[in-house]
Amino acid sequence: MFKKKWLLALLLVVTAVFMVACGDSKENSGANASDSSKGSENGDKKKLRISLGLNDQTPLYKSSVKFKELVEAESDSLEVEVYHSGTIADDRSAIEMLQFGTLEITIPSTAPFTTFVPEYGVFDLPFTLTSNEMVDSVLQGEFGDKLAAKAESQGVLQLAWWENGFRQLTNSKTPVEKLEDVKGLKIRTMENEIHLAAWKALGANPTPMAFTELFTAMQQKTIDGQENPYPTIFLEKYPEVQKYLTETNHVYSPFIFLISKKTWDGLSEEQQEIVRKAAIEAGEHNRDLSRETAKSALEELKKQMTFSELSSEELAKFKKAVEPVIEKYKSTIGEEFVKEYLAEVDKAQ
Ligand code: KDG
Repeated sequence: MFKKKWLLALLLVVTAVFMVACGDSKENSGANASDSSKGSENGDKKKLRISLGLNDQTPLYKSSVKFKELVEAESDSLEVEVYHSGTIADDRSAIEMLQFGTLEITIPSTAPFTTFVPEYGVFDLPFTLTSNEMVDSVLQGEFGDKLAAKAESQGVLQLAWWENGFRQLTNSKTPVEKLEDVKGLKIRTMENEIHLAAWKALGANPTPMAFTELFTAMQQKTIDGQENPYPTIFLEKYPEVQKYLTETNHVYSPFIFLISKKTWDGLSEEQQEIVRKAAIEAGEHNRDLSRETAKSALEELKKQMTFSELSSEELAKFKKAVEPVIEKYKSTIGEEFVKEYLAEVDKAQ
């Protein structure tokens, strides 16, 4: 009898242990079966903060919100926060923060990134990319992938090409309708030696400055002018501090979607796939929105500013004036890489 009771008790204990074990694995398998990008049991999420220089009216900001929506629709374990107007940092500082892993994402122009990866300087060679079709042909292919891959050497990954756009000249002093009108103008450039050299070659008196300081500098007239795409000129309200606008299309600026490698390595494969896919999809949205906005912004700017276009003769003088700059900076960027870039540009003509 005693033996039977003992066996019964043993059976009950084994059954209880077995049920707890199953219940546990079921809970875990429930967790394991789901995509690991789903929220963890205690619901803590990985936060991806995006630092932008432009304000919350721009295609850059709206496309970053699109990225947020795409990521959060696909993953319960990722949360995206978008910070605009340089509230976290200016471009160069934001890139350094990505390298240290103290910030997750930033989307700057390529120009400030050339101090980290010189090859991005190909976009600063004036008058090389001259249409949206050429831009898409050069960037959305093998060459674009090859260049983007170079970012990883600096502790950041470029996940996608976004669009800043074709850059135009504004100033507060004089209409610029010919090359000699540029003479002596104090023009702010991005922190990039090729831009500095190009505006010197055009006869200006250029000064490099972080984007976050630009509006105040124009307001205080410490600079006469600047150059940026139409959406930025209009949506950052430059007509409040600039009188003259000239269509120069002197440079096409990409925006680059950069994520910290430290952040990236801390994501699961599923999370990486979700983030990469969203960066590319939001980038397509960004290019469309950027191009639409450039058209509508120009229409508004023509009402608010004195607008000039360059004759083909004057445009030819601008191009001639900057030819030595292109020659000079081939070695800084990398002779072979510039040759490859110019071959892509020719193919896309
Ligand atoms: O967020 C992007 C801006 O910080 C900057 O890259 C924009 O083209 C720009 C400029 O002139 O600095």
